[in-house]
Amino acid sequence: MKRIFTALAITSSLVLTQACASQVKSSQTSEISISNTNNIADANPHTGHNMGDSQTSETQKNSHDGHNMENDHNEHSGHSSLEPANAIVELKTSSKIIPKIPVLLAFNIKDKAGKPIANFDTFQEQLMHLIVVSDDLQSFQHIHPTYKGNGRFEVQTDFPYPSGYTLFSDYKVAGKAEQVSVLKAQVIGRSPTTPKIDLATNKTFGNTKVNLKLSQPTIKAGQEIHVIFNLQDTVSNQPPTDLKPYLGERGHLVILKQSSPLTQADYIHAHAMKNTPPDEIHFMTSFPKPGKYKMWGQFNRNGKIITADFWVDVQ
Ligand SMILES: [Cu+2]
Repeated sequence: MKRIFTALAITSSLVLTQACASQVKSSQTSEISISNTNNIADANPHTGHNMGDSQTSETQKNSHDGHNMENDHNEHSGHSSLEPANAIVELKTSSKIIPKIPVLLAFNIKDKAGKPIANFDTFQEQLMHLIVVSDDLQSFQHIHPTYKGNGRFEVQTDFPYPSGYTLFSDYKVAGKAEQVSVLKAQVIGRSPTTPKIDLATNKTFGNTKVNLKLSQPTIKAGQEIHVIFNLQDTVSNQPPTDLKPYLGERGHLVILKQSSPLTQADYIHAHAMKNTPPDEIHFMTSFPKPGKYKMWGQFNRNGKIITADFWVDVQ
C-alpha cells in the first residue's frame, strides 16, 4: 500500500494574548514555517503552568542550589513582575515528514516587528525545552534544541507514526517572563488505532517499577493535589539507589489534558518538590478542568532517563 506523507502547517489561535500572531508560509516548498505565540504571563497561573514548589516552605527554598529557580517558579506561577516577551516562533521543517526518519526542526524566535531575538535566559539548565506529543498522547518526547544564535534553535528528531503532533516550545527571552509557544506538525498517513485509556497506577518502565499515588482519592478540577511517584528497582524491589538530579531537580512532570486541538492551556509543567522521602517524588499541581489527562514523570537513573506515563481522570 502506498502512503503519502506530507507535513501540514497548522496554527492554533491562542486565546491568552492579544499579541497572538499566526501565519503559515510556503507549505508547497521544501520547508514549512509555522508561527505562533502566546505567553504564560498572560495565562491564568492555575491553568497554564503550575510549578510544583511554588508554594513550598522557606526551608525548601533555602535548599536551592543557586540557579535562581525560585524566581523562575514565581514567574511560572504568574506572580512575577517580568514583562511578557510576546515573542513569535516560526517553525521550519521538512514538508514531507516520514515516520521514523529524522528531520530537522528549526525554531526562529522573533519579536512582533519580525526582528530575531538574540538573547535567552537558561532555566532548568537549558535555553529551550521542547515537548512533542502525538494527537493521541501515546508518543512523547522531551528534547532540548541547540541555540544557533540570532534567535534560531535547532534539533533533529523523528516522529514515530502518522498523526498530528503538537510541539510545546518553552523558552525565556532574556529578562522577560517564560513563554510557551505551541506549534503543529502533521505526518499524514493512516494513524495507528489509539489504545484504550489505561488508568493503571502500577507500571514498569525498564528496570523501574512505578506506583502512582495521589494525595486525594479523587482529583477535582482546580484543587491543589500532590502527584506522587513511588519508584522501585525491579531487581532489588527497593527504592533505586542511583537516582540523580534531572535538569537540576529530582524529577520533572509534564501533564497534558486530552483535547482536540491541544493548546497551551492544556499544558502543565510541574517541578519536583524538595525534601520528600527518598523513594517518592512529589509534585504539587492542579488540573484546571474536568477531563482525562496524561502525565509523564521523568527521572534520572544514573544518566538514563525514565519516562513514566500515566492517565488520570479529573472530575
Ligand atoms: Cu527540558
